[in-house]
Amino acid sequence: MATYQNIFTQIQVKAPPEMGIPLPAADEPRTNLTGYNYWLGKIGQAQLGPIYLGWLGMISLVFGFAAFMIIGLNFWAQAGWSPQTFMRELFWLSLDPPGPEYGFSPFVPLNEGGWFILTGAFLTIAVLCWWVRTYMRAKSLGMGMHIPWAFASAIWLFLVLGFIRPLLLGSWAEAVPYGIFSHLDWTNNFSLIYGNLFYNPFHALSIAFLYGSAVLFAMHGATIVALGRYGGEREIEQIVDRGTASERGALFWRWTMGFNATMESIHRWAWWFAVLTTLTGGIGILLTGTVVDNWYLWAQEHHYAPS
Ligand code: 07D
Repeated sequence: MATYQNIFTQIQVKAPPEMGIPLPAADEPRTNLTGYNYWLGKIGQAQLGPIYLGWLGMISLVFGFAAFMIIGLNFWAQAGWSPQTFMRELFWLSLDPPGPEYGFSPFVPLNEGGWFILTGAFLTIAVLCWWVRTYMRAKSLGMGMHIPWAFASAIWLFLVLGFIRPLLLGSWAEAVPYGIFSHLDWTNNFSLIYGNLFYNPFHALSIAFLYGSAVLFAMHGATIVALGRYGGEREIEQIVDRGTASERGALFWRWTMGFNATMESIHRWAWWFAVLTTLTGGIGILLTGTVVDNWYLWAQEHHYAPS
């Protein structure tokens, strides 16, 4: 039966493309372009398309591409327009925010941080349009809002790092630069300047949720694949009608650690852990330099680090 598929028993059916449910009349039409790719079928669905692009998708891609090009062209200019230097120095090239002398002014000469502000504005438009797109597509398909709200949590951290915190401190210079090594250096310096970020409890929480997400996903993914021979990956059926697969999965965890999530609750666990990674992360960054200047001293004051 073609419906029984898991990672070990992939069946790639070549049939007329599945075009999805009809859209509400108010929606823009979908493109009808579809295709098949055998190798994509190995890791997911072999059918490509149809894609719903719509105005939000278009605007998002155009602004995202513009941001990407501004960063790339700035890098290239820094490399003296030499392709060889560009490739050799790529990891060191960086589009930096304006210096502290410009405060949070939107009017900064292009080569002194203006390009950085423009990139940030374009990237933010792209990310926010993509967010609205996830919201609209989920609504249109009659889904819950779990994907848009989880994405919003990531956007919260993105905006805190690049916009909200610099705004509160009145300086673009606080923002993260666009560059491979430069953003790593920024992260390290941020931790050093504010007295070791490990002592920021929200950074600690964020790490706990990040690691927790990885562990939960590994546990859940492994359980489902291990139950593949009993149809464990047909999760929705298992949630409403527990069969031999979900029984075994639940028993395995109860036997090994005394407790089991249910076929339904494991997805809520995973959702909350992933969402809380960036939610607590954003709180931690927002407090740094605004409310707390030195996390080590703060931890000592609160008897969290030894005096
Ligand atoms: C960044 C935001 C969402 C992104 C979005 C995407 C595009 C792409 C591209 C145009 C990921 C928008 C972008 C569409 C456009 C183009 C080209 C999500 C993000 C919407 N830390 N640390 C965290 C650990 C240390 C530091 C989080 C571990 C040191 C700083 C996480 C360790 C120092 C910040 C985490 C460790 C330090 C963090 C990130 C160990 C110095 C943050 C969570 C074991 C190195 C961030 C509160 C995440 C944060 C953060 C883990 C150590 C500094 C949990 C495991 C002590 C400054 N650290 N860290 O999901 O939230 O990010 O902190 O040592 O800002 Mg840390």
